[in-house]
Amino acid sequence: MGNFRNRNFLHNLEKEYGSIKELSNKIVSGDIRTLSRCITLSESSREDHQFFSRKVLEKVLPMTGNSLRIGISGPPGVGKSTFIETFGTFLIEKGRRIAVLAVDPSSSKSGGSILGDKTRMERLAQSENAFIRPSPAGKTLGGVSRHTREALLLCEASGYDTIIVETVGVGQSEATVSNMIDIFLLLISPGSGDELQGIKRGIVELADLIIVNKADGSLKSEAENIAREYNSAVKLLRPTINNWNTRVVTCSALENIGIEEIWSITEEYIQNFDNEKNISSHRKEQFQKWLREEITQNLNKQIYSEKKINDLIELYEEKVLIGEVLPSAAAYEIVKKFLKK
Ligand SMILES: Nc1nc2c(ncn2[C@@H]2O[C@H](COP(=O)(O)OP(=O)(O)OP(=O)(O)O)[C@@H](O)[C@H]2O)c(=O)[nH]1
Ligand SMILES: [Mg+2]
Repeated sequence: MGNFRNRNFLHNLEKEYGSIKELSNKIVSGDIRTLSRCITLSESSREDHQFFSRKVLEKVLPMTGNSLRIGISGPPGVGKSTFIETFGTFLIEKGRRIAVLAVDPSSSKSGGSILGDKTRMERLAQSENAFIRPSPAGKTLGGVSRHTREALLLCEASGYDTIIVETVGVGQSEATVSNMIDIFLLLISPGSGDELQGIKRGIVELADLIIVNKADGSLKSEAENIAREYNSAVKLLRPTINNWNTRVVTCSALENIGIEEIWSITEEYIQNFDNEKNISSHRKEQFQKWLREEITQNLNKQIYSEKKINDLIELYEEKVLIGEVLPSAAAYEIVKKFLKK
């Protein structure tokens, strides 16, 4: 908190980073340093930084919402970075500007994988039409959600018309990410054994397009087999939100095969979106969910940051553990106390 309680905190931050107006103008003009800096501020654990970056974001909000938002997920080693390099380069050749936000589940690991990505996304990283940014997951799922959404909006305001949000398909972040994107691509690959079991069913259900990568060389026929397996499996799934039946394709990110088809399916999907359900109404729903999520997160944080309430929680915890009070009754009393304070 610190500075946040200080009435002059906004003034001090403006002196340090530039005025809100200045920063928002620079973001809109596509200044990458300012964009990076504002994303860093929004990821800060300092509330005054968060508040400040939100002020900037609010100023540029009218400039957001015009991109194609693509979620890409898949287990470690499936070829996400390679795919994003190939797919991203393909899109840049089509005249698009790409921002890649990589949600990293463990910040300790991120140092390594970012270095790896620098070489795997070399062409993309060098292009002036691409912006690559790891998004630290933070301690909570709420952290993933807010950081990534705010970064996404800042990138849109900066003129990126295609935003790729990458997650490692092992955790819960996929469900969160699926709430901020338009289309969700799931990458899988042969060579890792029990394919269908390897990925959580919940993640498969989120996918609009399943891509079996590494369909090249000696892995080609196995990739095709897996694609067939998935093809029959997805027939059992309910259509996704805009009445779309999940598709399955093979590709080779390494040899640049099948990328064109993936793009045309993406376009078809977006078109279908506008026919079935307007994409902007979809995004309004996403904002509604975001608001509710933030309220919950906020309350949660406030309850647990209150010393008195924490003591009370501990007290009730003991009572619950010896069977004197029911958890539900304890929770009721604790919340009541919190609201009364
Ligand atoms: N044969 C073949 N190998 C591929 C293909 N795409 C990626 N690879 C290889 O698979 C390995 C992992 O690729 P990455 O792109 O780093 O995979 P990733 O999903 O980003 O991995 P993490 O970042 O660790 O989760 C590398 O050795 C790539 O060269 C492909 O299309 N064909
Ligand atoms: Mg990677």
